[in-house]
Amino acid sequence: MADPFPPDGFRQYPGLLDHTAQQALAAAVLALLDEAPAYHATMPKSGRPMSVAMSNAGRLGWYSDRDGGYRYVERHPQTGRPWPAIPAAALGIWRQVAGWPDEPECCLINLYRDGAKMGLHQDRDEAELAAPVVSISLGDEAVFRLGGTLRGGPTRSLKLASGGVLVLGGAARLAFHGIDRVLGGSSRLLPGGGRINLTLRRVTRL
Ligand code: MD6
Ligand code: FE
Repeated sequence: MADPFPPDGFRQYPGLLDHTAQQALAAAVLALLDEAPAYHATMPKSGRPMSVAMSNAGRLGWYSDRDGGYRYVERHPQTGRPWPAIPAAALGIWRQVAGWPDEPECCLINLYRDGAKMGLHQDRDEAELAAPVVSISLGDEAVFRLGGTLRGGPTRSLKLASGGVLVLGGAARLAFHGIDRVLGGSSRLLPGGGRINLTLRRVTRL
C-alpha cells in the first residue's frame, strides 16, 4: 500500500503566531543575528555555498563545510563564540506543539533573501530521530515541498505563511522536504523583506 500523505506525524498550524507575536519573535531573532552573524555554509559534495544564509541559537548549531561535512558544532564558525540562547518565545512554541519532554538543543536559523531556496533533503544529522523537528516561518511566504521517506517518491507543495508552524515527527521526521521558492514582497514583517525559518531540534540522545 502507498504511504499516507501527508506522512503520519506531520502537523501544520497556520497562523499559530499572531502579528504581535511574529513581530516580537522576529525582533529577537534579528538581535541574535547581530551577535551570531548569518553565513553561507558550504555543501560538502559540490563545495558550493548554500543560497540560504544560516546561523543558530542553542547549545549546538548545525553547520557544514567541505572538510567536516554536515554536523553540529558548539561555536559559531566565524566568531568562535558559543551560540546565543534560543529565544524564549521559540521555546514556548516547542513546549506547545512538540509533544516531547526535553527542550530543544538547537534552533537553526535559515535566512532567505535574493531568490534563496533549499533543495529537497532529509534532516538526519541528529542522533535523536525520535524527537520531532518544529519549524516556524516568519516574513515572506514560501512554497514548501513535502514528500515521503524515499527519495524520488511523490511530493506535494504547500504554502508556508508568516506565523505558521510545522511539526515533523513520527514517520514524517524523515520525510524529504525543501523550499522551492520564496514569494518576494508577500509580507512586510522583516525590514528589507525576505523570510526567516527557525527549526527547533533535539540533537543528542539522553
Ligand atoms: C524552511 N525547513 O522552511 C526549511 N526541516 O526554510 C526545513 O528544512 C525543515 O520546515 C525540518 C523540519 C521542518 C522544516
Ligand atoms: Fe529540513
